[in-house]
Amino acid sequence: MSDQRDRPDAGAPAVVDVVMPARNEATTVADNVAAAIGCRHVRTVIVVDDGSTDDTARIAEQAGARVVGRPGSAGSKAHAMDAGVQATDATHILFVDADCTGLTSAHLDAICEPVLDGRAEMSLGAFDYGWLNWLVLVLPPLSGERIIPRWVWDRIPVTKHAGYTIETRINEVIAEGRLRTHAHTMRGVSHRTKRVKFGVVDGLRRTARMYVDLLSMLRPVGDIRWRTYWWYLRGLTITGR
Ligand SMILES: Nc1nc2c(ncn2[C@@H]2O[C@H](COP(=O)(O)OP(=O)(O)OP(=O)(O)O)[C@@H](O)[C@H]2O)c(=O)[nH]1
Ligand SMILES: [Mg+2]
Repeated sequence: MSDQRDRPDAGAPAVVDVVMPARNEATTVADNVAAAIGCRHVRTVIVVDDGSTDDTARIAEQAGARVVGRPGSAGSKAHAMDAGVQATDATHILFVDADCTGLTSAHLDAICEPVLDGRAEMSLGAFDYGWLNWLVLVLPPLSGERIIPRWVWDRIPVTKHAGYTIETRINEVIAEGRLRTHAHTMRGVSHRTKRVKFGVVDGLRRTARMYVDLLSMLRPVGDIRWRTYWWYLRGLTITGR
């Protein structure tokens, strides 16, 4: 484990802002903004809208978020997250997807606390998959509900900001830095899947493409070493399956 005193933000008071990437999430964005605003550790909720063709931006603003637009963008979750981080001077970023269902402020409080208490550098909540939760919590996490210090984000080279692979890039910084992760299940929380948003055929096609992109990150096709998963597990604490 790296020494606490080596951290770029050592000693600075924590300021947490939420960054919520959203593309055509008019159905769920208001509930998720409300949950984020109610989180006791959060200062501001920033929704990054990426050329939505629905009312996402207006609804998010009405719900109390600051909306950052990326007009003309073809859409990229990673670039949207980066735009959100660049729009704030917070010391810590709590990422929250806009398509969660059942998410409450208490879930987000529980994600923040291990990091703000100094027990981990990254803390995340996993969706509730029932009897599969034990497995989900030990797999490399893809969860969009996670808090990190902004210096962890800054360690991801901009050239590696790419769509849905961004959570794996965060994992890589954590694992390669021998940093600590706290993970737990967010009871009762799920999300609108691509199958719900785009229909079965297009949704499955998009999901398959996402997993191909993720698997292509690993050696020998990609640049991520398999052993980073070992280092991730070494730093992992799980509470509450
Ligand atoms: N701003 C922005 N947000 C995006 C983009 N793509 C995805 N998002 C948001 O990122 C969050 C997660 O995206 P999803 O497409 O649901 O991905 P997922 O939940 O990981 O995958 P599924 O299991 O297939 O639903 C949602 O809040 C999306 O609106 C994008 O291009 N731009
Ligand atoms: Mg989803």
